[in-house]
Amino acid sequence: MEFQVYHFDSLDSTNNWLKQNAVQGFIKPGAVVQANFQSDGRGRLGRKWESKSEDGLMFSMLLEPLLPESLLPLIGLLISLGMFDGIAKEIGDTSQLKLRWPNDILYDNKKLSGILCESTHSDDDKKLTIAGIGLNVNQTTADFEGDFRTPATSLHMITGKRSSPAKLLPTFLQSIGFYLDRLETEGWSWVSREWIECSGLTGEHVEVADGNQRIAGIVEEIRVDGALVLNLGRGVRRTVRSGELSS
Ligand code: BT5
Repeated sequence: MEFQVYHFDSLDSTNNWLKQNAVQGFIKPGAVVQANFQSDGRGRLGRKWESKSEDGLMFSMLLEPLLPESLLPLIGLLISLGMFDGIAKEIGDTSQLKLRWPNDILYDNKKLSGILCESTHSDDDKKLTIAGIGLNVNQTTADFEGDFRTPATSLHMITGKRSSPAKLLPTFLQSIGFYLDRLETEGWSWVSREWIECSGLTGEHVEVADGNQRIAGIVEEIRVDGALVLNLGRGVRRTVRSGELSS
């Protein structure tokens, strides 16, 4: 897969920039935008992604509509697989690295990376898929003393090294590109299978909070469409499509 990369010192949000330019037809699938700082970095459900200038790798990718809209969650799983491989190359040791459903990457149970996938339509009604990725690079413990939902970590806190986020981008584009190419050649049935292997979730007792509802159970599988299947006991199974997972 070929990427066309745009770099900015500061944007409100790389997802916003990509969306605005894609909707108006100024950029094509394969466009990637990276910013050293976001004044309004977004997480899921209206939450914020916080990172000081040059502390994190923050980028968004405009993707071909590779899957039907109902399978958008799979794009998040696929991007997580690419990020997992790229991070593994940076830190060398994957024993503490885990994927957390739906789209987080944790090291030693602390959040290292988060992914936000969105879809929209261009002015001439083409479907657009946008994947936004935040990876903590140079932060120290003090940077994560605020109000974070999950304890957080950075590559620097793991390896002791500092890096230029922009210089890390090619490694991650290569590893994500590898999985996007596989999607085109092999279809998508392997994505959830490989994702669950890297998550170590099968058989784990977890709780998923979705709005006011909390569901606790044992993880049986991730369905091919990215939904989580929980065994609640006494033969009851529940399929969960969105929410926050804790274990
Ligand atoms: C995510 O949301 O984890 C998706 C984050 C996606 C960010 C990228 S950066 C490039 C692109 N442009 C954007 O505007 N966004 C994307 P969620 O699962 O909702 O997690 C958000 C929560 O994580 C927040 O409510 C905080 O508690 C916490 N958080 C915020 N910044 C963090 C950080 N740097 N590291 C770890 N946790 C953080």
